[in-house]
Amino acid sequence: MFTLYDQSTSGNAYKARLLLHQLGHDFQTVEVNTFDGSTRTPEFLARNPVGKVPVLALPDGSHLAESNAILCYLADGTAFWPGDKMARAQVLSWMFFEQYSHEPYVAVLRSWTKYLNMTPEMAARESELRDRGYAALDIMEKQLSYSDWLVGDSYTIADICLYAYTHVADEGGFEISRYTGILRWFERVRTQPDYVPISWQPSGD
Ligand SMILES: N[C@@H](CCC(=O)N[C@@H](CS)C(=O)NCC(=O)O)C(=O)O
Repeated sequence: MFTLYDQSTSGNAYKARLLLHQLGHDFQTVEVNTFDGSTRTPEFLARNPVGKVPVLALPDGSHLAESNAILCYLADGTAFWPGDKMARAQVLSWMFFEQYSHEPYVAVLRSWTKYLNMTPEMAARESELRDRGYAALDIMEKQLSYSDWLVGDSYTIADICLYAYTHVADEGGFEISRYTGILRWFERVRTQPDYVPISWQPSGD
């Protein structure tokens, strides 16, 4: 059985939860409080020296950190990561885009707005982060206005990766309603087999 060191509100952790469920894996989650020092304990740092969730514990006792690495590991050999060399690289291209040009703005503003008290230092950076977040959403909209999926003609881990924080971008103050291509893509993702929402957790049965 897999164990996911998780945070229920985290989009990064949701990526792993969603794919584990869609692949039909038996797994349990361990909720980690990322605000009270729990990610800096020696026990946690032994699992992930970077001190962040998600971390996936494999049945052989090894651990894998970084949400997108977890997606690649789980999707390997499945339809969620296509076999064609160029398509696989295009999936990675969107996943690197997510970590460098999307998540640091879209996810961070959600965290500041929804979970933290915005300090004057944060408020001073808000406008820059919002511009960069909108730039990332514009790029996604361009792709999704003429294509059903980010890569090729099927749902892949690129879609899971970018769906995670885009579908809750409104919680960070982004006007997602202006992006009709993205809104239609949300609906396609939500109607995939075994889709579960960000609030879902395995029952532990
Ligand atoms: N690049 C990492 C980012 C993970 C990340 O930022 N995790 C946050 C929660 S969403 C966290 O654990 N923060 C706790 C901390 O920094 O101490 C990934 O994609 O997994």
